[in-house]
Amino acid sequence: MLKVWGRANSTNVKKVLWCADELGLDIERIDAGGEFGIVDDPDYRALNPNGLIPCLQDDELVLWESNAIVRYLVAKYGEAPLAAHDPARRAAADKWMDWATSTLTAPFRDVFLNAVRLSPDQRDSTCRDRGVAQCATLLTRVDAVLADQPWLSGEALGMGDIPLGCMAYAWFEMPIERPTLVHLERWYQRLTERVSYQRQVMTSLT
Ligand SMILES: N[C@@H](CCC(=O)N[C@@H](CS)C(=O)NCC(=O)O)C(=O)O
Repeated sequence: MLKVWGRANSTNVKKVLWCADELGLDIERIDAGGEFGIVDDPDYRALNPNGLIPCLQDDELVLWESNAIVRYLVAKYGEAPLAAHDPARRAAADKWMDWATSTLTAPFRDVFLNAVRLSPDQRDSTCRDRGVAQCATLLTRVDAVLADQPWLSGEALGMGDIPLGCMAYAWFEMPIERPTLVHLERWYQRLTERVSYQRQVMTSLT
């Protein structure tokens, strides 16, 4: 049976849970990280030497890095449109997955930590506001793309929507000032209508 290690309120764990749910896969989730600890235990470090979540086990395979896990699940268990066999469609999905991690994650993290995760006395409002401004600039680029297509992956939901989709829930739930981005908001609305997104992503942030 598929097993994933990681607390359910982690954005990176949500990517895996949502992807598995979209694929109709049964997955056993084991709490780890944050208040649950475990990630520094030698047994866990033998699975993921980074001491981070998520980590997937599928029989003999042990895999860490949330985007790699999503790619693996889709490649092994997925069908179109989630699995894109056409190289150009696949590359378009990869592009958004990589962009979310390489470009959006750092400012998003500044906002999330200082608006949600840290205790109020630890929060840095300057860091949060700078992060909000940077995210707003980056999400304006996403909004422009979504003016011409319903999903980041094209005409149907695909892997490319998964990382940003998980971040979008937090973005729209956090007590921050957001710019009005109508196409992004419509895309998010479409996400919230999906049962698997409701089940796996629209859950506690803390
Ligand atoms: N690039 C990694 C990042 C993993 C990561 O930073 N995970 C966070 C949770 S979102 C973590 O393990 N934090 C430590 C903890 O929860 O104890 C991935 O995408 O899987």
